[in-house]
Amino acid sequence: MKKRVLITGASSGFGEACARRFSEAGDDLVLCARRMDRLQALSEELSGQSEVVIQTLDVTDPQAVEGFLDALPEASREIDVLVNNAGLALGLQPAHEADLQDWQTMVDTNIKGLMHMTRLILPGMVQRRRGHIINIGSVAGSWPYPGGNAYGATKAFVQQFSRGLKADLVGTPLRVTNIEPGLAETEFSLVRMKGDAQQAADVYQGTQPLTGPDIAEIVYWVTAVPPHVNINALEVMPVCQAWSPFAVDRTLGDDL
Ligand code: NDP
Ligand code: 8X3
Repeated sequence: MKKRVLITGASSGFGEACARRFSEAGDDLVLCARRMDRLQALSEELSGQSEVVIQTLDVTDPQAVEGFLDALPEASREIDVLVNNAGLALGLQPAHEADLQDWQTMVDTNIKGLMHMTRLILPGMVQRRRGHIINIGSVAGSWPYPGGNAYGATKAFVQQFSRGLKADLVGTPLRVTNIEPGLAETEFSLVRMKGDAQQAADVYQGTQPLTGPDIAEIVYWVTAVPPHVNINALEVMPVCQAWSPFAVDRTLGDDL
């Protein structure tokens, strides 16, 4: 059955790939992000096979989010699937050197933005007794690594918030899923490295990372399983990635 899918952060990476995947299936799309030129180009590409509505949105702006649905054409306001994908990491400095503003931006986007969108869309889903919230978490929400401090903590929020939503929605036909990707080549590292293309490329050097289409296929699949099946969480890494061993320092000696 055809769905209306709202994707945040549809201007690049996972969001853009999800737009293509749902469009391929013939679903209707509502796409948002801050970069309208990107959304415009995507809409022109996909409009032949899907109904596509685009709207600029900064998910960190509560007032903009509040007015988002009302600004859509009336026929596009009933959302069946919300892909809470907009998000970012900024910096890889250790906590004592990190930029506090970067931490605030990650909290505002990855936590508050996701809450704003959920609170906007969820009541209509509950009322219509139809809907699926798909949050894009991260392996960083479960597994710490140096420099992942605030970013990982925002994704730990996404993990637990997703579980909380699922708990609240028992007794409704709604579904909630947290997708937790590992190393994936998108614009993520370019953003994290503040536009340094060489540093961003180094992240993927010698690896075969996940891609936008890899994650989009999984996002699509969790919506396609029978309606009584809820994929609660799905952690996915490329074959080349695994967890680190515990760090053990052997140099501190008399400092302790
Ligand atoms: P990209 O940088 O390619 O895409 C991020 C998207 O988020 C862009 O479309 C951007 O659009 C949007 N975005 C960022 N801030 C805002 C905002 N304030 N309001 C609205 N949209 C915003 O990275 P990915 O596709 O990789 O990232 C998508 C999600 O996946 C993020 O939540 C990220 O944390 C997560 N993730 C990424 C992994 C990776 O290794 N790539 C692994 C695990 C999780 P615009 O700038 O136009 O607003
Ligand atoms: C992005 C994956 O490992 O860079 O969420 O944190 S990682």
